[in-house]
Amino acid sequence: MQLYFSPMACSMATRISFYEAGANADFVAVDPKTKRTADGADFRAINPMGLVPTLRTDDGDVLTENAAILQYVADRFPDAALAPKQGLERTRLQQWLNFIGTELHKVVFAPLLSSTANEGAKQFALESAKARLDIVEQHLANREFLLDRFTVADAYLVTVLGWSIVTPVDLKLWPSLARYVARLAERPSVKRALAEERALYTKAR
Ligand SMILES: N[C@@H](CCC(=O)N[C@@H](CS)C(=O)NCC(=O)O)C(=O)O
Repeated sequence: MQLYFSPMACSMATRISFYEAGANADFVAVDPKTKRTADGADFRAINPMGLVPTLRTDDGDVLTENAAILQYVADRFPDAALAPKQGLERTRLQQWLNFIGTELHKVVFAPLLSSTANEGAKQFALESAKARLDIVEQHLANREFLLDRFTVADAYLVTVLGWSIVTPVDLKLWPSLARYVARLAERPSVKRALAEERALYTKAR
């Protein structure tokens, strides 16, 4: 399998999931500005949106979208138990994946991290943060993970919340979230992914 990624981007959730599963994958870095891989190939020929994560499966199929890719990885390596197999719990996982992807990633963090979003867009994003982070704060107040064990949704959430340090979102206002991020940062899969991607991010700048 090949994971197209950019350092410290949302694609890190898939890297974390691979490490959780003890699975092998080729990690192909994409320059978010030029949309080229290290060997100069045009990433848009693989994903016309030019967005990471993009996954090429062992059968050669190309998958896009965090929520889909993360569930694919979870299903591909069932022994790692990174997603409930079926029923309400699977739906609950999808609920969180969609919440993280649409309400946190795209509404709150994408505009705050964007170099082209104007002040109005950034202000709207910041104002939107409270209601959304309050929901996760309340949910995690007495829980270690989003579901009853670590899942791909946690891999996505810890990745997205980690971006807060380079935005005006101050996680100290959401103590359960701050503790969650600190706790998961010590988890071997997350620790390894963070160390590797931080080094790549710094090198690329
Ligand atoms: N809806 C997509 C969004 C993916 C996305 O926004 N990826 C970002 C990195 S976190 C990206 O590739 N940005 C590059 C760009 O916007 O050109 C998904 O869930 O996979």
